[in-house]
Amino acid sequence: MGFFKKSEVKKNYELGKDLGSGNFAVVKEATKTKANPSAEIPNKVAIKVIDKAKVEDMNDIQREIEVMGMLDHPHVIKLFEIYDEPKKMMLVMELVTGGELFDRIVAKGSYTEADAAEVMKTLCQALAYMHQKKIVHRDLKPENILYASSADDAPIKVADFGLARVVSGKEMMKTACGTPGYVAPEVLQNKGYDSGAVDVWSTGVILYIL
Ligand code: PIT
Repeated sequence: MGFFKKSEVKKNYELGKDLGSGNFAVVKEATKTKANPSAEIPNKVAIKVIDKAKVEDMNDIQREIEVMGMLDHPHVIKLFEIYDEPKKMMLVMELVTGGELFDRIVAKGSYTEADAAEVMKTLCQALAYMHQKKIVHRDLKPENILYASSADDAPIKVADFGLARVVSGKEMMKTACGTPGYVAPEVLQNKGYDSGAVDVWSTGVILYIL
């Protein structure tokens, strides 16, 4: 994959403050240094630093990279490049600074119908794009929807493709996954489910919350 680099991430980026963290990864703000020749990458990025020792199955990371690498949309966090170091895998991604939809809902209490409609329209556009590429996210929730900036009318971007899959044709999915509260009932029933529909269910829950 043209996207993989063996060199150290520190040769091309200066790592800054933490933006968030999960079980086996931290997302940090980073700035491109002069050494980096790639002109398409903006000066400021977000880098997901994955601790290989803490990942149970590196295939999961491989899949996340595969999915993100297929996506190029104004409302989906973009993946620019990857650094595969002995102990860490670094995903260089688009930087957004507006925080999670989750925190804005908490701060506002509730959205006006017009604001909720704007979020929904954008989310549906991103979802239609992903589904057309046969990608299902499987963990849509306000924590995984980020605002581009702190502006009131900033656009949203879909993030976290850790559970996402590329699906081939009409086959059913079987793995029960996602986040309680946002998971479609057919996923919980464990009899197999139509892949795309589960994202639509989660989107409906998000609309209800807004
Ligand atoms: C940012 C700012 C921020 C978090 C992120 C990006 C994280 C994005 C992300 C995380 C994933 C993934 C895709 C995107 O698969 O506060 O610019 O685990």
